[in-house]
Amino acid sequence: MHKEKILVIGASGQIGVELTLALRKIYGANNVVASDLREENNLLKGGPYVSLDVMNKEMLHVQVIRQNITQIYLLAAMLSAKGEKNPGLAWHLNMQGLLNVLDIAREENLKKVYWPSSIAVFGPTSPKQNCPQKTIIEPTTVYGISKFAGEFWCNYYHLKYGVDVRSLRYPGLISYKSEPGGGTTDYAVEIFHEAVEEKKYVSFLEEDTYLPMMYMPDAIKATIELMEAPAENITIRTSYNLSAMSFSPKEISAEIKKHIPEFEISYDPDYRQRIANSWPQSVDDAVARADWGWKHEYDLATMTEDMLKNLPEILQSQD
Ligand code: NAD
Ligand code: AKB
Repeated sequence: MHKEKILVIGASGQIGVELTLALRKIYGANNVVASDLREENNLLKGGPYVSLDVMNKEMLHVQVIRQNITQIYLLAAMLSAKGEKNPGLAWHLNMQGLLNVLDIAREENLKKVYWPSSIAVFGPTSPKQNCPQKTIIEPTTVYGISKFAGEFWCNYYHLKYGVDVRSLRYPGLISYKSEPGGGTTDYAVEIFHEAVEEKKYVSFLEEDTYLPMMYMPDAIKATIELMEAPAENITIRTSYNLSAMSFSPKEISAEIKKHIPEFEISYDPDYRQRIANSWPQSVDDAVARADWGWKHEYDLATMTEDMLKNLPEILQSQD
Protein backbone atom coordinates (compact mmCIF):
# COMPACT_ATOMS: atom_id res chain seq x y z
CA MET A 1 0.00 0.00 0.00
CA HIS A 2 2.69 2.50 1.09
CA LYS A 3 5.58 2.76 -1.38
CA GLU A 4 7.73 4.74 1.03
CA LYS A 5 11.27 4.30 2.30
CA ILE A 6 11.91 6.36 5.40
CA LEU A 7 15.19 7.50 6.98
CA VAL A 8 15.07 8.45 10.67
CA ILE A 9 18.11 10.54 11.66
CA GLY A 10 18.78 10.54 15.43
CA ALA A 11 16.87 7.26 15.82
CA SER A 12 18.61 6.22 19.06
CA GLY A 13 17.35 9.27 20.96
CA GLN A 14 14.36 9.81 23.25
CA ILE A 15 11.87 10.35 20.42
CA GLY A 16 13.74 8.46 17.72
CA VAL A 17 13.38 5.01 19.26
CA GLU A 18 9.61 5.23 19.67
CA LEU A 19 9.00 7.04 16.40
CA THR A 20 11.05 4.47 14.46
CA LEU A 21 9.10 1.61 16.07
CA ALA A 22 5.78 3.32 15.24
CA LEU A 23 6.80 4.02 11.63
CA ARG A 24 7.96 0.42 11.20
CA LYS A 25 4.51 -0.76 12.28
CA ILE A 26 2.90 1.36 9.57
CA TYR A 27 5.39 1.05 6.70
CA GLY A 28 7.03 -2.32 7.47
CA ALA A 29 10.31 -2.79 9.36
CA ASN A 30 12.47 -2.99 6.23
CA ASN A 31 11.13 0.30 4.89
CA VAL A 32 12.23 2.39 7.88
CA VAL A 33 16.00 2.87 8.17
CA ALA A 34 17.17 3.94 11.62
CA SER A 35 20.35 6.04 11.76
CA ASP A 36 22.39 7.75 14.46
CA LEU A 37 25.90 8.69 15.54
CA ARG A 38 25.37 6.55 18.62
CA GLU A 39 25.31 2.79 18.55
CA GLU A 40 22.00 1.17 17.67
CA ASN A 41 19.44 1.06 20.45
CA ASN A 42 18.48 -2.56 21.26
CA LEU A 43 14.81 -1.84 20.61
CA LEU A 44 15.67 -1.02 16.97
CA LYS A 45 17.29 -4.37 16.14
CA GLY A 46 14.21 -5.52 14.20
CA GLY A 47 14.99 -3.38 11.13
CA PRO A 48 17.76 -1.71 9.11
CA TYR A 49 20.27 0.58 10.86
CA VAL A 50 23.07 2.74 9.45
CA SER A 51 25.68 4.70 11.37
CA LEU A 52 25.40 8.25 10.04
CA ASP A 53 26.52 11.78 10.92
CA VAL A 54 23.97 14.35 9.73
CA MET A 55 26.79 16.91 9.52
CA ASN A 56 28.45 14.86 6.79
CA LYS A 57 26.28 15.94 3.87
CA GLU A 58 28.01 13.76 1.31
CA MET A 59 27.60 10.61 3.40
CA LEU A 60 23.96 11.50 4.04
CA HIS A 61 23.35 12.11 0.36
CA VAL A 62 24.90 8.74 -0.57
CA GLN A 63 22.68 6.93 1.94
CA VAL A 64 19.54 8.68 0.64
CA ILE A 65 20.33 7.59 -2.92
CA ARG A 66 21.59 4.11 -2.03
CA GLN A 67 18.57 3.29 0.13
CA ASN A 68 16.00 4.90 -2.24
CA ILE A 69 14.78 7.14 0.57
CA THR A 70 11.49 9.00 -0.03
CA GLN A 71 11.02 10.66 3.38
CA ILE A 72 13.36 11.89 6.14
CA TYR A 73 12.54 12.38 9.82
CA LEU A 74 15.33 14.54 11.27
CA LEU A 75 15.62 14.20 15.06
CA ALA A 76 19.35 14.79 15.61
CA ALA A 77 19.80 17.99 17.64
CA MET A 78 21.31 19.39 20.83
CA LEU A 79 18.62 20.27 23.38
CA SER A 80 18.24 23.30 25.64
CA ALA A 81 20.33 22.46 28.72
CA LYS A 82 23.23 20.88 26.82
CA GLY A 83 23.03 23.73 24.31
CA GLU A 84 23.61 26.38 26.99
CA LYS A 85 26.81 24.52 27.96
CA ASN A 86 28.02 24.53 24.35
CA PRO A 87 26.26 27.25 22.33
CA GLY A 88 28.53 27.10 19.28
CA LEU A 89 28.13 23.37 18.80
CA ALA A 90 24.37 23.51 19.44
CA TRP A 91 23.92 26.19 16.77
CA HIS A 92 26.13 24.34 14.30
CA LEU A 93 24.44 20.93 14.72
CA ASN A 94 20.88 22.27 14.89
CA MET A 95 21.28 24.55 11.84
CA GLN A 96 23.69 22.71 9.55
CA GLY A 97 21.99 19.36 10.16
CA LEU A 98 18.66 20.85 9.07
CA LEU A 99 20.12 22.65 6.04
CA ASN A 100 21.84 19.45 4.89
CA VAL A 101 18.54 17.56 5.03
CA LEU A 102 16.52 20.32 3.36
CA ASP A 103 19.07 20.62 0.53
CA ILE A 104 19.09 16.88 -0.11
CA ALA A 105 15.27 16.79 0.05
CA ARG A 106 15.20 19.48 -2.66
CA GLU A 107 17.88 17.88 -4.83
CA GLU A 108 16.42 14.36 -4.60
CA ASN A 109 12.77 15.47 -4.76
CA LEU A 110 11.89 13.69 -1.51
CA LYS A 111 8.17 13.38 -0.85
CA LYS A 112 8.23 14.64 2.75
CA VAL A 113 10.51 15.83 5.55
CA TYR A 114 9.71 15.97 9.27
CA TRP A 115 11.67 18.23 11.62
CA PRO A 116 10.57 19.06 15.17
CA SER A 117 10.66 22.50 16.71
CA SER A 118 9.93 23.14 20.39
CA ILE A 119 8.09 25.35 22.87
CA ALA A 120 11.66 26.68 23.36
CA VAL A 121 11.10 29.04 20.40
CA PHE A 122 9.16 31.23 22.82
CA GLY A 123 10.95 33.61 25.17
CA PRO A 124 10.27 35.76 28.23
CA THR A 125 8.26 38.30 26.19
CA SER A 126 5.82 35.67 24.85
CA PRO A 127 2.50 35.19 26.70
CA LYS A 128 2.95 32.82 29.67
CA GLN A 129 -0.50 31.22 29.52
CA ASN A 130 -2.03 29.62 26.41
CA CYS A 131 0.76 31.03 24.28
CA PRO A 132 -0.78 31.42 20.79
CA GLN A 133 0.49 30.10 17.46
CA LYS A 134 1.36 33.59 16.26
CA THR A 135 2.81 35.86 18.92
CA ILE A 136 5.97 37.65 20.05
CA ILE A 137 8.84 35.16 19.62
CA GLU A 138 12.10 36.33 21.21
CA PRO A 139 13.97 33.20 22.45
CA THR A 140 16.85 33.66 24.91
CA THR A 141 18.51 30.22 24.66
CA VAL A 142 20.73 29.10 21.79
CA TYR A 143 18.44 26.08 21.39
CA GLY A 144 15.39 28.35 21.07
CA ILE A 145 17.19 30.63 18.60
CA SER A 146 18.14 27.60 16.49
CA LYS A 147 14.55 26.31 16.53
CA PHE A 148 13.18 29.72 15.56
CA ALA A 149 15.65 30.05 12.66
CA GLY A 150 14.97 26.41 11.69
CA GLU A 151 11.24 27.05 11.47
CA PHE A 152 11.84 29.82 8.98
CA TRP A 153 14.26 27.71 6.95
CA CYS A 154 11.51 25.07 6.68
CA ASN A 155 9.03 27.71 5.56
CA TYR A 156 11.58 29.07 3.05
CA TYR A 157 12.30 25.66 1.48
CA HIS A 158 8.57 25.05 1.22
CA LEU A 159 7.83 28.41 -0.42
CA LYS A 160 10.87 28.60 -2.67
CA TYR A 161 11.47 24.95 -3.63
CA GLY A 162 8.17 23.24 -2.82
CA VAL A 163 9.75 20.90 -0.21
CA ASP A 164 6.89 19.32 1.80
CA VAL A 165 8.48 19.84 5.20
CA ARG A 166 6.25 19.65 8.28
CA SER A 167 6.93 20.49 11.90
CA LEU A 168 5.55 20.47 15.46
CA ARG A 169 6.59 22.58 18.44
CA TYR A 170 6.76 19.70 20.94
CA PRO A 171 6.33 20.44 24.64
CA GLY A 172 8.58 18.57 27.13
CA LEU A 173 8.19 14.85 26.38
CA ILE A 174 7.83 12.12 29.00
CA SER A 175 8.65 8.51 28.13
CA TYR A 176 9.96 5.25 29.58
CA LYS A 177 11.46 3.40 26.58
CA SER A 178 14.45 5.70 25.99
CA GLU A 179 16.01 8.38 28.15
CA PRO A 180 16.00 12.12 27.44
CA GLY A 181 19.12 13.72 25.97
CA GLY A 182 19.85 17.01 27.80
CA GLY A 183 16.76 19.21 28.00
CA THR A 184 15.24 21.39 30.72
CA THR A 185 12.05 19.31 30.89
CA ASP A 186 14.12 16.13 31.55
CA TYR A 187 13.27 16.45 35.26
CA ALA A 188 9.79 15.11 34.47
CA VAL A 189 11.36 11.84 33.25
CA GLU A 190 14.14 11.63 35.86
CA ILE A 191 11.58 11.99 38.65
CA PHE A 192 9.95 8.70 37.62
CA HIS A 193 13.29 6.86 37.48
CA GLU A 194 14.23 8.14 40.95
CA ALA A 195 10.75 7.50 42.36
CA VAL A 196 10.88 3.85 41.27
CA GLU A 197 14.51 3.26 42.30
CA GLU A 198 15.18 5.61 45.25
CA LYS A 199 11.73 6.81 46.42
CA LYS A 200 13.10 10.35 46.45
CA TYR A 201 14.09 13.04 43.93
CA VAL A 202 16.00 16.34 44.03
CA SER A 203 14.42 18.63 41.44
CA PHE A 204 16.63 21.06 39.51
CA LEU A 205 13.55 23.27 38.97
CA GLU A 206 11.64 25.13 41.70
CA GLU A 207 8.40 23.61 42.95
CA ASP A 208 6.07 26.02 41.13
CA THR A 209 7.74 25.96 37.71
CA TYR A 210 4.90 25.15 35.31
CA LEU A 211 5.86 23.93 31.82
CA PRO A 212 3.95 22.49 28.84
CA MET A 213 4.36 18.69 28.76
CA MET A 214 3.18 15.67 26.76
CA TYR A 215 3.31 11.89 27.09
CA MET A 216 5.30 10.21 24.30
CA PRO A 217 2.38 8.19 22.81
CA ASP A 218 0.59 11.49 22.16
CA ALA A 219 3.71 13.01 20.57
CA ILE A 220 4.11 9.99 18.26
CA LYS A 221 0.41 10.10 17.35
CA ALA A 222 0.62 13.84 16.56
CA THR A 223 3.73 13.35 14.41
CA ILE A 224 2.18 10.57 12.34
CA GLU A 225 -1.14 12.37 11.98
CA LEU A 226 0.59 15.55 10.83
CA MET A 227 2.70 13.63 8.31
CA GLU A 228 -0.32 11.74 6.96
CA ALA A 229 -2.58 14.82 6.68
CA PRO A 230 -3.37 16.02 3.12
CA ALA A 231 -0.93 18.78 2.11
CA GLU A 232 -3.79 21.23 1.55
CA ASN A 233 -4.72 21.00 5.27
CA ILE A 234 -1.28 22.20 6.36
CA THR A 235 -1.58 25.97 6.77
CA ILE A 236 1.49 26.37 9.01
CA ARG A 237 4.83 25.76 7.30
CA THR A 238 6.95 27.08 10.16
CA SER A 239 5.81 24.82 13.03
CA TYR A 240 2.54 23.99 14.79
CA ASN A 241 1.93 24.65 18.50
CA LEU A 242 1.08 21.32 20.17
CA SER A 243 -0.33 20.89 23.66
CA ALA A 244 -1.52 18.26 26.14
CA MET A 245 -0.86 19.24 29.78
CA SER A 246 0.97 21.69 32.04
CA PHE A 247 2.26 20.89 35.53
CA SER A 248 4.94 21.83 38.07
CA PRO A 249 7.44 19.63 39.96
CA LYS A 250 5.18 19.94 43.03
CA GLU A 251 2.12 18.73 41.11
CA ILE A 252 3.82 15.77 39.45
CA SER A 253 5.34 14.69 42.77
CA ALA A 254 1.86 14.78 44.38
CA GLU A 255 0.58 12.59 41.54
CA ILE A 256 3.47 10.10 41.98
CA LYS A 257 2.79 10.00 45.75
CA LYS A 258 -0.70 8.64 45.01
CA HIS A 259 1.06 5.49 43.71
CA ILE A 260 4.24 5.54 45.86
CA PRO A 261 3.18 7.11 49.21
CA GLU A 262 6.74 7.16 50.64
CA PHE A 263 8.07 9.22 47.68
CA GLU A 264 9.68 12.55 48.70
CA ILE A 265 10.76 15.50 46.55
CA SER A 266 13.22 18.27 47.47
CA TYR A 267 14.44 21.25 45.44
CA ASP A 268 17.89 22.45 44.39
CA PRO A 269 17.40 24.71 41.34
CA ASP A 270 20.34 25.18 38.95
CA TYR A 271 21.07 26.99 35.63
CA ARG A 272 18.10 25.22 34.02
CA GLN A 273 15.70 27.34 36.14
CA ARG A 274 16.51 30.39 34.01
CA ILE A 275 15.73 28.42 30.84
CA ALA A 276 12.41 27.17 32.24
CA ASN A 277 11.48 30.68 33.39
CA SER A 278 11.91 31.97 29.84
CA TRP A 279 9.30 29.56 28.40
CA PRO A 280 5.49 29.71 28.50
CA GLN A 281 3.64 27.65 31.09
CA SER A 282 1.06 26.47 28.56
CA VAL A 283 0.48 26.81 24.81
CA ASP A 284 -2.63 27.13 22.65
CA ASP A 285 -2.72 24.55 19.85
CA ALA A 286 -6.11 25.48 18.36
CA VAL A 287 -4.63 25.73 14.84
CA ALA A 288 -3.32 22.12 14.90
CA ARG A 289 -6.69 20.96 16.21
CA ALA A 290 -8.54 22.79 13.42
CA ASP A 291 -6.16 21.97 10.52
CA TRP A 292 -5.58 18.23 10.96
CA GLY A 293 -7.82 17.20 13.86
CA TRP A 294 -5.19 16.97 16.61
CA LYS A 295 -6.52 15.69 19.96
CA HIS A 296 -4.38 14.56 22.90
CA GLU A 297 -5.25 11.53 25.04
CA TYR A 298 -3.07 11.65 28.16
CA ASP A 299 -3.29 14.02 31.13
CA LEU A 300 -1.10 14.12 34.25
CA ALA A 301 -3.01 11.34 36.04
CA THR A 302 -3.19 8.87 33.13
CA MET A 303 0.42 9.55 32.08
CA THR A 304 1.71 8.99 35.65
CA GLU A 305 -0.23 5.75 35.98
CA ASP A 306 1.12 4.43 32.67
CA MET A 307 4.72 5.48 33.42
CA LEU A 308 4.67 3.75 36.81
CA LYS A 309 3.13 0.63 35.28
CA ASN A 310 5.79 0.28 32.54
CA LEU A 311 9.01 1.83 33.85
CA PRO A 312 9.88 -0.80 36.52
CA GLU A 313 10.03 -3.56 33.90
CA ILE A 314 12.30 -1.47 31.64
CA LEU A 315 14.61 -0.66 34.58
CA GLN A 316 14.76 -4.32 35.60
CA SER A 317 15.67 -5.40 32.06
CA GLN A 318 18.62 -2.94 32.17
CA ASP A 319 20.03 -4.34 35.46
P1 NAD B 1 17.90 13.14 21.93
O1 NAD B 1 19.05 13.99 22.37
O2 NAD B 1 17.33 12.14 22.87
O3 NAD B 1 18.27 12.38 20.59
C1 NAD B 1 18.97 12.97 19.54
C2 NAD B 1 19.73 11.87 18.83
O4 NAD B 1 20.47 12.49 17.77
C3 NAD B 1 20.75 11.14 19.72
O5 NAD B 1 20.54 9.75 19.66
C4 NAD B 1 22.09 11.55 19.14
O6 NAD B 1 23.07 10.52 19.22
C5 NAD B 1 21.73 11.86 17.70
N1 NAD B 1 22.71 12.76 17.08
C6 NAD B 1 23.35 13.81 17.62
N2 NAD B 1 24.19 14.36 16.75
C7 NAD B 1 24.06 13.65 15.60
C8 NAD B 1 24.67 13.74 14.32
N3 NAD B 1 25.60 14.67 14.06
N4 NAD B 1 24.30 12.86 13.37
C9 NAD B 1 23.38 11.90 13.64
N5 NAD B 1 22.78 11.75 14.83
C10 NAD B 1 23.12 12.63 15.80
O7 NAD B 1 16.77 14.16 21.44
P2 NAD B 1 15.19 13.93 21.40
O8 NAD B 1 14.64 14.33 22.69
O9 NAD B 1 14.87 12.61 20.83
O10 NAD B 1 14.78 15.10 20.37
C11 NAD B 1 14.62 14.88 19.00
C12 NAD B 1 14.15 16.18 18.36
O11 NAD B 1 12.93 16.61 18.99
C13 NAD B 1 15.13 17.35 18.52
O12 NAD B 1 15.07 18.17 17.39
C14 NAD B 1 14.57 18.10 19.71
O13 NAD B 1 14.92 19.45 19.66
C15 NAD B 1 13.08 17.92 19.49
N6 NAD B 1 12.31 18.10 20.73
C16 NAD B 1 12.43 17.20 21.76
C17 NAD B 1 11.70 17.40 22.93
C18 NAD B 1 11.78 16.44 24.08
O14 NAD B 1 11.19 16.73 25.14
N7 NAD B 1 12.46 15.31 23.93
C19 NAD B 1 10.84 18.52 23.03
C20 NAD B 1 10.79 19.42 21.99
C21 NAD B 1 11.51 19.20 20.81
C1 AKB C 1 14.18 20.72 26.32
O1 AKB C 1 13.84 20.81 27.51
O2 AKB C 1 15.18 21.25 25.84
C2 AKB C 1 13.26 19.97 25.38
C3 AKB C 1 12.31 20.90 24.74
C4 AKB C 1 11.12 21.36 25.46
O3 AKB C 1 12.52 21.28 23.61
N1 AKB C 1 12.62 18.92 26.11
